[in-house]
Amino acid sequence: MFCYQCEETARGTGCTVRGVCSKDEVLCGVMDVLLYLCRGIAVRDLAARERGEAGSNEARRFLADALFATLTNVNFDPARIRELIRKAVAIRDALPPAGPNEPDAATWTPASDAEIDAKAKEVGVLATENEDVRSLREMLIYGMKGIGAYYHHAAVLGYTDDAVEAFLEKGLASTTKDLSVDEMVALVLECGRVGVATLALLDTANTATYGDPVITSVKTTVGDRPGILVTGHDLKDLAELLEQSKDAGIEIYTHGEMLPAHAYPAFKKYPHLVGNYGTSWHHQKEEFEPFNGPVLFTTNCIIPPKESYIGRLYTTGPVGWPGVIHIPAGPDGTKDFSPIIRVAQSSLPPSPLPGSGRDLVTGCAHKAVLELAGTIVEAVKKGDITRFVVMAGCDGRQPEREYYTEFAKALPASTVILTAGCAKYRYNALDLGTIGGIPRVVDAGQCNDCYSLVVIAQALADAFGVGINDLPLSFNIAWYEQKAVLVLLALLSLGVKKITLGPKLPGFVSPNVLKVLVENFDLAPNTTVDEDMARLVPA
Ligand code: SF4
Ligand code: SF3
Repeated sequence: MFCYQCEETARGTGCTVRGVCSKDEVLCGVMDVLLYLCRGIAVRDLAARERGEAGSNEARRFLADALFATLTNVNFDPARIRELIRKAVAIRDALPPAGPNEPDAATWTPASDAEIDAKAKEVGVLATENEDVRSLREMLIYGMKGIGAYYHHAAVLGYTDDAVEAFLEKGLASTTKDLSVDEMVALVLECGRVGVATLALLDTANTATYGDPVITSVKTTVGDRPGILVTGHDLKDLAELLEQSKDAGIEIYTHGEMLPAHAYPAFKKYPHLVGNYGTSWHHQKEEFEPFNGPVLFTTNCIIPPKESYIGRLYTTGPVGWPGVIHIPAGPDGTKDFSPIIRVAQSSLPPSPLPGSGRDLVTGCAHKAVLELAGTIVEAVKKGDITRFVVMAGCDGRQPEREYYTEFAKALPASTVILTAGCAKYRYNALDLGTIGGIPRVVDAGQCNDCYSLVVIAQALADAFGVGINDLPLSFNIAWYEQKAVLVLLALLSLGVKKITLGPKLPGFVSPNVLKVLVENFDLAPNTTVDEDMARLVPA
């Protein structure tokens, strides 16, 4: 196997025996084959549309969901990926051939699981021999995985965009062709632009459906009733669970990336949504055991469950773990969460987690923050706020992530951290105080709510009559999986320069591609707290 799509890739270069995430050779192989077939689907559907035929919307939607299924820590169940492979073949074969010289991805048909496993050895990441071509192709594919994920969440709420779907098709089809470096770089930047559109689409979907988030203090204490813990990013799943459980005598807690849900007006009307339990994804083992009740995974990140709680885990949507009960969507798209609710009713209440108890502030999305724009601009003019530091992105399990806690603590008291994503758990429980009523940790929400940070930055730039790069604004971004790759590409496509990225640069960025990123965007790896502080927060 070979996989280097996430920040924790072995030795910083690639997982070759077993993933640090626990993905094994079989799973890696079926994911590679699924992506291979997606290229075939893209080639055929694109050709049909170029001939002026209607094309298949089902095929395009499938591409987004299949990309999402292969994102880090989403689906560890090879049986589910094999099902997607069978579906991919059926979707592709329902499309007319692209012409006389179709690539193998558009024609190869597996007759058995053994043939799929054999094919996996030919079609993985290393099938692209040239290191720079591989680097640019994979960067595009990882950015598209991020698009696929965010698009999925928007689409389940009824928000779709033909241009996003068309780009996924074009991008996948492009990886079957020999393109020039310039053409590949252009596609990567286009991926960032489409990423901005996708993030905006999801923002519209979430806020139109559940209201604009309001700044909210979330409890981290526990009550004496049993509960369900909901983790991941999918707000629709939470909405349905809240409605179905409202008279069940249980309480609902959020975990990880679900914390910002507390800020949406539609969820505030459920008094049994009581608080947040735990922190970011990699603490599942310590946090799920004492929760005592069932845990619902609506998306990533799932990590290998312990025997002590695997029996009360449930997955839904694109998430999967072998042996864990999966709640599917019914024909009308709704889900029946009654099995989880019943299990919760006979569970013990959660035990308090050591070190918890401090309220967490979230919901600082663009509307809520822009209502404070006058106060913020005034605070900047008076020198009470000297700099904003974007510290959004992902958390991760490696000890060097402590850097982000130390960096947050070392920031001058006149700085404001703008954050989104699970990276915030490195510093959102610190007592960093407020500046004139503005929290020093402005948590816009989930990783997709980096979009809010862009809107806020643009509004500040407009207020001061300067460009984003001229604001007292620095970027110290933490990445782990491919949604963060998309967010990075989105920022680059907006012309944001001087981004510091850590805790390691991506293993999939070849030295030559890194040179392009450094020369054009001034991208730099993070170093030490002191060195980065001097560069990002000049005195
Ligand atoms: Fe390794 Fe990350 Fe790929 Fe898992 S997702 S196999 S940890 S590079
Ligand atoms: Fe976190 Fe997995 Fe990326 Fe949505 S939950 S930010 S890592």
